[in-house]
Amino acid sequence: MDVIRDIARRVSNWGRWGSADERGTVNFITPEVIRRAAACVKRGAVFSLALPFAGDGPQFGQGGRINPVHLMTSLQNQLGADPEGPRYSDDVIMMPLQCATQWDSLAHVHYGGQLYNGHPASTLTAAGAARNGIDKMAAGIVSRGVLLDLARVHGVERLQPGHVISPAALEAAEQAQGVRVESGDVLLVRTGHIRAFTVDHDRIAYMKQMPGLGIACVEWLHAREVAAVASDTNMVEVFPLEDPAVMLPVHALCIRDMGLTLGEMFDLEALASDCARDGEWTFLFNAPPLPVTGGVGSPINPLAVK
Ligand code: UVW
Repeated sequence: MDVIRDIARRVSNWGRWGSADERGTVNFITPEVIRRAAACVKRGAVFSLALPFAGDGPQFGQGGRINPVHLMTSLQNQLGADPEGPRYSDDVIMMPLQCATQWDSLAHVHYGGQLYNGHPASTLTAAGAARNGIDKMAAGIVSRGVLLDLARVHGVERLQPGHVISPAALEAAEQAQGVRVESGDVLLVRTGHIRAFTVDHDRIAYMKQMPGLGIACVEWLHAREVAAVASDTNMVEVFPLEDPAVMLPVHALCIRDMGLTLGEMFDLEALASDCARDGEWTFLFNAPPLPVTGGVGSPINPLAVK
């Protein structure tokens, strides 16, 4: 924990937006940032960055995480006397909020008995997260999105599991693509690893090991005032860990110390191809969480609009 606590002293945003704050770096998304984001819409092209929420999703049961169970509760129910008249169908879904494309709330990971902004861990109970729940982000995560295609910069289809992304690599991608991540942006990091699931259909290879951000990126994200960071892997950070003795340092520092939410399992493939084609790596990004009261995460259908 010494390594984490040392970096935490440099990146902590506790108190930055007041002692009651539960939204963290989303506070960087000012009206001016949103206007800048809206100005990115030129063609009206829309990209969904979500994996399908389906029974054959990426989960394989680890940690109680299953794929969605979707059932019909009403099927072609006749509404009136006329069998040719209107009918309706309803459905129900049971799914972990973490099962596919998702945001982590600022209550998802903590340490030392405290959540982001010093809220006590005792506020997190079987009833859910009374502090830092995903419902506190209900006004949405809408901003300018910036895609950094790390696989492309390395000249590969996908980075290998265990590949550590460094701040220098993020900056190399910025330079290659002619963009700069600025205050309030949502950063999308493409590794190409999602292809292990979407192309190879190997959920174990996808979920158990992955390329991702190294611990050094935390201070970079802090310095750039990134509002949220998402990737096409299920952890954003590299796994296996850089140091097996330091457990999930990017989660711990981003979520608990910076108040920076992580987005996982974003399918960036179609968007990345389009960006490579037109050379535009910024877009309006809109991914409001479901306002699940006390939820520690939310499934989402993130949209990039160019
Ligand atoms: C953990 O597994 C702790 O986190 P995540 O689902 O955000 O990767």
